[in-house]
Amino acid sequence: AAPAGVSAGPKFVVNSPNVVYTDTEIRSKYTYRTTTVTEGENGIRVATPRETVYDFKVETKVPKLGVMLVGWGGNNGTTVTAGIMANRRNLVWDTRNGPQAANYYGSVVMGSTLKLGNDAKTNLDVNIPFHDVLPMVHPNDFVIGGWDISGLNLADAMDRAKVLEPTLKNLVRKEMAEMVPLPSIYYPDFIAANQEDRADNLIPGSKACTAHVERIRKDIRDFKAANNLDKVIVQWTANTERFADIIEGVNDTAENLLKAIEAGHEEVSPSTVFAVACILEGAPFINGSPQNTFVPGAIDLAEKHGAFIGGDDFKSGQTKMKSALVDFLITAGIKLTSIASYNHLGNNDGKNLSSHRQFRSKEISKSNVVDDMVAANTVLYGEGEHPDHIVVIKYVPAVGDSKRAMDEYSAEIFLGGHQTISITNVCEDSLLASPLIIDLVIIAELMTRVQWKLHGAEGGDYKSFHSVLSVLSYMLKAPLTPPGTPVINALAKQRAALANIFRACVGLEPESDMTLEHKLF
Ligand code: NAI
Ligand code: DG6
Repeated sequence: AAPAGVSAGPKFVVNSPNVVYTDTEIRSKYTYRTTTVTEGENGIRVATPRETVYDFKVETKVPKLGVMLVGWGGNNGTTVTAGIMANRRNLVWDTRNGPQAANYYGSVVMGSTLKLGNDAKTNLDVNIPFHDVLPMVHPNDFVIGGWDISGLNLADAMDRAKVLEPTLKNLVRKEMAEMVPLPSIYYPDFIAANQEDRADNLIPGSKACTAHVERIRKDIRDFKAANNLDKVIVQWTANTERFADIIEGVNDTAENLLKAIEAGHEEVSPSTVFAVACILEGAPFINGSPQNTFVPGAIDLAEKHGAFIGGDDFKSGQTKMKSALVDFLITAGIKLTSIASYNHLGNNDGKNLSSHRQFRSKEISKSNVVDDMVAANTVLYGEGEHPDHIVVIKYVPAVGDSKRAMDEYSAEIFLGGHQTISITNVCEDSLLASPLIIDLVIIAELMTRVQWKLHGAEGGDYKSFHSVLSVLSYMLKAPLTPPGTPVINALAKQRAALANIFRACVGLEPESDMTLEHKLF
C-alpha cells in the first residue's frame, strides 16, 4: 500500500489513448454503452443502442484517513478495531486448531480479485487484487476513534462482546485499553429500554438540539487535528433505532430538519443528528443499521452540501446469501414462492432487537431485499404478485454472537413440481460485519476522489458522484439510492457495478464474461 498522504503509483498501467496518468491524477475517457427502449406504434418495443462519453479523473493521493465509529464499544466496533490492529502488527495467535494469522477475509476490497484482462500469450485470465484497481487507503493505516454511550474502554468492551479468542485479545489488550469512546448522545425513546444500563457516557440532553450537532462536529475536528488527518469518515454501527416518523415541516426538507433540531423536536433521532453533523462537517457518513436515519431532510441537506452519505444496514450473512440465491432462482426461471427466515442470536444487537419497535426497523430492511428481482421477471410473476416472505428474529442469549440463521426457500418448478431449499447459516455476526465496515470506509473514501464530466461539454466542470453513494450497495441490506432511482439488491449486479465503475475510471471496458476468445477460433 502507498504510505498515507502520498500519491500511490499505479499497480498496472492502461495502454490506451483514452487514459492519461499525471503526478496527481488518473484521467480516462470512457464510452458508456446502454440501450434505450421505446414502445413502437405497433406495440413492438424498439431497442436503440446509446453511447455517452464521460471523462473521469481520480486523485491518486491516498489520504491519511480517520475512521470514527458511532457505537465503537459494541461488538462490531471492538471487533473491527482489534482486527485492524492484528493485521497491522501481523499477529499470529494460538487457537485449538493451531496458529491463526490475521487476515482480511470477508472484505471484498481486501480479499477478492477482479479480472484485469487476458494474458497476451496464453489468453488466460489475469486477475488482480481488488484493492489494486485504483489507489485506495489500506485498512492497516486507518486511525480509529469514535463514540459510545457506554464508557468502557475497548479492552473491557471487547471482553463484553465475547467475540474474539482469548489469545488474540491478550495480544491487543494493552492498546485496546488505551482507547476510550467519546461520550455520545442518547435519546432513550429511539433504542430499546433494555439498553439503559449501559448508557453511562453521555453528552447532556435527551433530545435533538443544535448543541449536539455542534459537539459532534467539534469531536470530528478535534480528532482530525489530534491525529493530523486529511479526512474523516464516520460510520453508524450503534444500536438499531426505531424508525422516525416522517412529518411534514419537521424532517421533510433540509431547512425544516435544521429548524426541528434547533427547536428540540422529539422525532429527530440520534443517528440523524450524527448524519447532520457529518454532512455539515463534510465528513462522509454511512449508516450500518436499518433505521431511517436518512429522512428526506437529511438527504436534501447532503445534496445541498455536496456531502457523501451511504446506507442502510450491513448486509452480512443471511441477507447476503438471500440476495445471491434468490437472484439465481429467479434468473434460472424457477418460481420462488416463499422465504421463511429465522434468526437466533444472543449478542447485544439481539437484545436490542427483542424490543418490537427496533425489531420492526430490522424486519423492514430484511424484507425488501428480493423486490427488484421479483419485479424484473414478468414471465414468472404477474402484476403485484410476490413470494411470501417472513422474517423472525429471536434473542437467545446462550448463542452469543454466533448467530443462527435458518432459511427455507420454496419454489415451483416444471409442471407443478416443488423445490424446497433449507439453509442453516451459523456465523459469528461481528466477524462478518467487520470487513464490511472496512470496505464501506475504503470505497466511500475513494469515491471522494473520483470526479466526472460529459466529454466535450463546453465549459463543463468536473463534479462528484451523487451525494447518495449507491455504489456501496453490495455491503448494505437496504441500499440508499439517489431519490427517484431504483434500488438494486441482487448481489452479482451490485458487485458488477462496483467493479465496472472502477474499471471505467481507468478506461477499461466492463467485465463482460463473454469470453469470445475461447469460443470463436
Ligand atoms: P452492539 O449492541 O454490540 O453495539 C452497539 C453499540 O452502540 C453499543 O456499544 C451501544 O452502547 C452503542 N450505542 C447505542 N446508541 C448509541 C448512540 N446514540 N451513540 C453512540 N453509541 C451508541 O451491536 P453490534 O452487534 O455491534 O451491531 C451494531 C449495529 O449494526 C446494530 O444496529 C446491528 O443491527 C447492525 N448490524 C450488525 C450486523 C452484524 O452482522 N453484526 C449486520 C447488520 C447490521
Ligand atoms: C438479526 O438477524 C440480527 C441482525 O442484526 C443481523 O445479524 C444483521 O442484520 C445481519 O443480517 P443478515 O441478514 O445480513 O445476516
